[in-house]
Amino acid sequence: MRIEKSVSFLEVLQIALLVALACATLFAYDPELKSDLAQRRQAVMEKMGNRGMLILFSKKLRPYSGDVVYEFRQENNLFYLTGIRQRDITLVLIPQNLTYREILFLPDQNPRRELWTGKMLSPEEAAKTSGIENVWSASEFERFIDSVLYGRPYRTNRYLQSREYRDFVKDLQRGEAEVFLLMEPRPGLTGEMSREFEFANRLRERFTGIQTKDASKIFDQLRVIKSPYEIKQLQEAIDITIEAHLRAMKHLHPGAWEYEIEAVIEYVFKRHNSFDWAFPSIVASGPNATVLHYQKSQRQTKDGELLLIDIGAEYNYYAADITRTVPVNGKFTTEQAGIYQLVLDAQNAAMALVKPGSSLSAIHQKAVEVLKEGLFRLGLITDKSGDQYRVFFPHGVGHFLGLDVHDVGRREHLQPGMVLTVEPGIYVRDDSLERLAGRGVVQEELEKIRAALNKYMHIGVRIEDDVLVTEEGYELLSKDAPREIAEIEALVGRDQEIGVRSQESGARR
Ligand SMILES: [Mn+2]
Repeated sequence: MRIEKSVSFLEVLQIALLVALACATLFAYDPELKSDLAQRRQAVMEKMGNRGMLILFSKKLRPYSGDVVYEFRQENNLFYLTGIRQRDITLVLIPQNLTYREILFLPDQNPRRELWTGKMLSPEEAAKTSGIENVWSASEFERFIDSVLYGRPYRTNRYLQSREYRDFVKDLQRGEAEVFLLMEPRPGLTGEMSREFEFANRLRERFTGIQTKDASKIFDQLRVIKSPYEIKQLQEAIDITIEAHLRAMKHLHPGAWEYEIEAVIEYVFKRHNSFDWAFPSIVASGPNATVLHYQKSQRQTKDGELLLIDIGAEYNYYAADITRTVPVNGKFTTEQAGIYQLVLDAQNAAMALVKPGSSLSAIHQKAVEVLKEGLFRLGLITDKSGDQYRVFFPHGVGHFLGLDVHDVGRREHLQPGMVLTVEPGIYVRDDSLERLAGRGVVQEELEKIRAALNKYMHIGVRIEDDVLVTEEGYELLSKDAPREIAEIEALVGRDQEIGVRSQESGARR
């Protein structure tokens, strides 16, 4: 192709900007992130006791169909320490070394591969993004491991070797060298072996003096507390998710298909460069709202039903997770409002307990207390002291939120910087009576419950918000998503009222 001489300076500038933008997505350089990354690596090394060796691998590509693979996503802990999204990288930390404390193994740039799948990072770019000075070719990794674990010099001479790797080699000779790998999830006897388990087995077969240790707990402890930078990413994911909720509510009308609402939601995600959801969107109408993780989205909504929408955008690898339950026609029935208000009261009471020193189980217990009282009042349970309520509220009240939607952390006492969801729910299902019987409720009591069950049948309500623990208590990060009955009723179907025609909503499947 001949290059026209008349290309203007402005056009060149435009092209340069476009190229820069395209590149920016691959190696976003952010000074705040870079300083976070350095601090995180330092904190990991301290948790290792400032000894041993940590090795983190990228995840393998997973086949989707034929020669199509699922989109690659960096392993979260590797991303947490490098900020790099490219595949086939390996991070090694050796805290006892003097200069080679942090080594990143990066695939060599390869024009043939880049022709098909796009630009690969240069060592300079990887160093700039991550702040790791030693960026070596991925092809060196096995030679490097061979050398170090045999106590031989690598990329260093004998004089330097006396200092570099010295303490690690001493530990090796004493049989005390620790190699940290991510040993979660554990495969059991029959599960698929992760790359880490295969690698640990190879180490044990071929070298002596090594103890393999699980690095997961180190990351769990660190990741559960979010830095100001991380909270900004979470807030961004949350704000995108709130906008998606608002648009979905406005678009909703009786007869809208679940997948149609899902499309409205994911359009908002992608429009804000939240290219992936944090988990598959749950858009569940009528009886589907009582299926906790309903994902098929194939049903047409009907007048008088509720629609449960549990969604989360992912932004810069951070997950949001917000649920709203709304009436399809814009008006809660008395029964729906009764259940909804109960769940909302439980959520408010539970949320009030979010503060330093509290715990997920204390918050859960508070929600249970309010829900039990309400279920009893509505006639859905006959005994407040037992666990009948679990037929209607079968899940936990929340979880931590971060790089994973169900993020690391479980039993710890809350501390400032933790982010968690608070999400009580009530689900009245066809099988509720059988499940009550399964919990030992006698026939006479079941008869008392039957009428209430019929009254509330197929109502499923969950309300879920994202909360940051602060010094004083909490900050509701998802406060801009309306929760009150009147606020929701004012929003639902507004697009229809002002004459915005929805996309074709006829059945296609
Ligand atoms: Mn959740």
